[in-house]
Amino acid sequence: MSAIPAKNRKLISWVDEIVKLCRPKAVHWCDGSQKEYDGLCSQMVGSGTFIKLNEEKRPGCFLARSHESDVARVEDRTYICSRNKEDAGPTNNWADPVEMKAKLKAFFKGSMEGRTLYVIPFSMGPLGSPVAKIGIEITDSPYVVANMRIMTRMGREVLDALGENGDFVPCLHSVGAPLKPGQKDVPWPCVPDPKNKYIVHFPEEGAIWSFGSGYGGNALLGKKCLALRIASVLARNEGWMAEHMLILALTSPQGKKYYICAAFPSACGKTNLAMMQPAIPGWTLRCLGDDIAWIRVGEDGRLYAINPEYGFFGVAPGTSRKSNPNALATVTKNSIFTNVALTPDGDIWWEDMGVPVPAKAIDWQGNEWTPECGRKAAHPNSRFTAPAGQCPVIDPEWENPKGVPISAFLFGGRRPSTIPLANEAFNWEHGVFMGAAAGSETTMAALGKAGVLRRDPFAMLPFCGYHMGDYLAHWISMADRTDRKKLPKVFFVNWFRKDASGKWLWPGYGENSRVLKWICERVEGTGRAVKTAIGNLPAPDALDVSGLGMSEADINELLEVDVEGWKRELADTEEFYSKFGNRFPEALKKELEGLKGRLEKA
Ligand code: O2Y
Ligand code: MN
Repeated sequence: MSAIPAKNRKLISWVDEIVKLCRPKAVHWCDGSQKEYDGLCSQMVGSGTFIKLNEEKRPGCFLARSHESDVARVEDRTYICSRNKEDAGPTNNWADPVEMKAKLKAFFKGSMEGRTLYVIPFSMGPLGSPVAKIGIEITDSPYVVANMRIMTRMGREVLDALGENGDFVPCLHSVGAPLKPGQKDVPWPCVPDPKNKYIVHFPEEGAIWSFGSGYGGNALLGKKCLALRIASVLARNEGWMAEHMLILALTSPQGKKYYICAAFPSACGKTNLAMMQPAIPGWTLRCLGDDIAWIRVGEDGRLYAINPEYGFFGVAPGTSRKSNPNALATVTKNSIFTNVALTPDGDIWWEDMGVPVPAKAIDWQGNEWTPECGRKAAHPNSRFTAPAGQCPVIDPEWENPKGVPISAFLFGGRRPSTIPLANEAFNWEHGVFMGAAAGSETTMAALGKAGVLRRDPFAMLPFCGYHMGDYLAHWISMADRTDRKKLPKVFFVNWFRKDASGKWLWPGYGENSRVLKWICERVEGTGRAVKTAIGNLPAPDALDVSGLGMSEADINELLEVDVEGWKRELADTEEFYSKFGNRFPEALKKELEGLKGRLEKA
């Protein structure tokens, strides 16, 4: 057992309590050093959890293959255990906190036998920033430790910053697979029965308990659990915002920089947009984050955003030279790949990588694979974990402890019909209404059925740690916290519109910069728009489509107001909102009625 490097009383007693409960064979306090990381990686190569990739082709990189039952976040096993059921709201699974704690204690009892318990001190946000929050994850998974070192600022400095009395979010995790004396370990220990996996949040206590899964958002507890579900509660209580948003910076040919935060439901190409190569000449894009933004009112009254994370945990399939060349450049070294295919030369591959398909490979389950075999080589939710600092277009301000001033909020989703390419809100309340009405076709990451419209307000449905009606009210209330003229403009975008034959109407990828350009022009007051029933749409010719060769009919379809489609949209949104009962904010009821009236007249 290594010496205890912490002085924090609450931390020492919590670790002591968990050691007694979980009964690990050893305790290791992580210092976050390269030596420690290298040692853990070698140990995992020895145990079969990691495969070292070809050092010439992918220096410092490893491949992990999960258990086939443990491949994604498990929303149906995710709980918000507030004292009152109503406070979790209708969109979260709820359980009584006392009963859930008792149940989990039984699961965690002896759950780490035969394993090492790791104590991971981590900071979400630049260490020492007034905006940062400290978490301590206890886990029995060295895979989690290695990933947390990439995804968060982790190690000894965090314990120093915590001092004797500092506060932290306790995050307890176990894969739930104790080892009997002499029992051989498996490469990916976990609880295979989905009914015995639990991802549990105690918002009033500010604690997270996760049992049975070693994968992604279920196990790397700084990300969705702390930085969104617990942080959203802290943000509401403290007057700031914890959002499922990328942060990017766009600089015009005149050298003016605009910071934009964008919320899209999972698997709508957030990482691609966050580090996109603009197709329009003269504009440059820089990335500050691809998944989460913490936002506060700054001293000058504007909203400032930081990315609390330190790395990217991106979906591998579909990441290609076309869709995201900067992500491919980011993962050339010091990265962990999970559930992708292994090529004969010790490199990795996944579907739609935009490189020649290998003649043979080993698939994500460790079986021989050929292009003819009819199976996917990489799991659709396979991932790369890579340091954000390695992104070739990382913004120099990305670690600014104060954050960056936001010019615009973007909302979007996969919407094949009705929703236009770009739409600007009339004002803050209308913008909140747009974000609240967001939805998307479901994806694998959420383990839903593909192609079904799922309403996902602010892309926060799986990540809001309290009642979604109160969350919407919190968004509305931001206008009372500052001069509303200083609030960002709000836009709704839809890259995924299709025509009647099912063909994409918009080319997407780097061409999305054309829409971002119009947005910056609107912020500047120069972009032209037409006021319609649903919002301000780009005026004819206001969108720079030069060189795209698009037909006028396609452009018109992308920017039309489909009144009948919008009436159906409104009815569906209204039905969804009815879930929130009396917690649905009056201001949004007014917006709903306003839109209804405008559509009647359109
Ligand atoms: O399936 C998982 O555990 C990962 S989910 C994820 C990972 C990175 C960023 N966003 C998401 C998400 O589901 O929104
Ligand atoms: Mn996400």
